[in-house]
Amino acid sequence: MGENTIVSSDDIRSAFSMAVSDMYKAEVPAYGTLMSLVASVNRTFLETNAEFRQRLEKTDSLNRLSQERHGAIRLGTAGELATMRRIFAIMGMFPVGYYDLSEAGVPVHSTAFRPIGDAALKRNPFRVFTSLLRLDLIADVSLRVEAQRVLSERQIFTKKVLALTDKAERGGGLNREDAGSFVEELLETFRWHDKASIDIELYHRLHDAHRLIADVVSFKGPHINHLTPRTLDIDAVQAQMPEWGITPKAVVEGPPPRRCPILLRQTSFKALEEQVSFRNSGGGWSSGLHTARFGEVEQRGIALTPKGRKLYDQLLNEVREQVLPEANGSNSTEYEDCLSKVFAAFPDDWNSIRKEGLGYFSYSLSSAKAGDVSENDLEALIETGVVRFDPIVYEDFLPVSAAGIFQSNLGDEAAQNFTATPSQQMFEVALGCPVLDEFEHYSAIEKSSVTQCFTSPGGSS
Ligand code: OOG
Ligand code: NI
Repeated sequence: MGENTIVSSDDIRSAFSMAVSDMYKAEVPAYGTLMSLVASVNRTFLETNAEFRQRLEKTDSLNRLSQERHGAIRLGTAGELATMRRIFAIMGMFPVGYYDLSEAGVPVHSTAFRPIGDAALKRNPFRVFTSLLRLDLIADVSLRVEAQRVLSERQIFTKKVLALTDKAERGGGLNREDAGSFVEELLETFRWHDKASIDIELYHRLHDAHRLIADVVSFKGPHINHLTPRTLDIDAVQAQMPEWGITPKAVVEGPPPRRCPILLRQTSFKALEEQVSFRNSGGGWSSGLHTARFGEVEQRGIALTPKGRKLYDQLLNEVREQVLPEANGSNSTEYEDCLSKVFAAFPDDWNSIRKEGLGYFSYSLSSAKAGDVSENDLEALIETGVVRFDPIVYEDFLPVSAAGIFQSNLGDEAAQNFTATPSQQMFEVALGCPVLDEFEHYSAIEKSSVTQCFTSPGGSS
């Protein structure tokens, strides 16, 4: 490869995902422990579930498993979000979905930057849940103005990463050397800074308004606040965490354990209390504590259709009306029992989920087509085993779960009421483009898989 050959965005994303994981492992050793625990649980799961292993192999998804993770950052200004969008685009990551967290008492709204094509996802599905602080939700006007001033004075990107971003946009990508520096320089934005850019009085005022506001405004950059490997058995991870010396949050967020996993289940270990220093007005530093960074695990299941998602939301609401999990774990068993009981109403075999139009599937030919068949014969071909169907993995996030993760790591006293004010339009103006609609996207993947089954290799159908 010549020195000016453009490196693929997939390669840059993979390199960055690896680099950020190594950095975080060094910064937060418990994350390294969690990675080892997940690797051990996944190994055991694959050894004892031959059928599942085969499915992953058949759909070419086994390789992505060990590399898979997501992270999260919280940004302070519209300008930061717009620049972050350009940077993620260079790594083949695009904004999918809009999450309003104000509803859950967290003053941010968010999107997930992630790869969207099948090949890109298989190569490396690294995603970053990216939130934008909503200063409009701070009631105290003078505090709001002060927070705005602090944020407007910071530059979270290095000059070099900004120059390389311009260069990539102009030249349609980066060569190997530039791609290497791009990854190095971008790490600076995601790195932890133990020196706050404000004094302790302002920190306390921000913290009293909401702990998350202090986390976003006080530092030089939007330090990555967690990284999340993917496991095949989240209940095993949750159960084994204490043996590995880490403390899990009280309950697993999302649906209950099922034969056919749907959407996303997540759990995390509690954020660490870390030593930081604050600027003294007279010069010098004084020390204090800040709690922000944690580790998480996730288990991904099938992407649901709007109909399936509606059923999921309805059942989850029903559960939460009966019992809300306490942060101290005192009613975890009651919550889990209720979750399993209520979710019995959600079909738990792939063919029912498919036939009832609750989930998205990818269709493929498992043997040669018998003669001249058309899409109208799909059901018959499934029955005779000519066409196979595999669940499409949910690649996105869940607002109620995200709120649960936020809360358990903000200190459980941080729950607060903000008026629910979703503002996708405001978010998209800040971002500089619309976010992709996740349902349309999964539906298009499903449709194209069907079309492929009925298209002869020559191209005509
Ligand atoms: C993001 C929390 C949301 C998830 O996995 O749902 C999230 C944050 O704490 O900044 O990462
Ligand atoms: Ni997360």
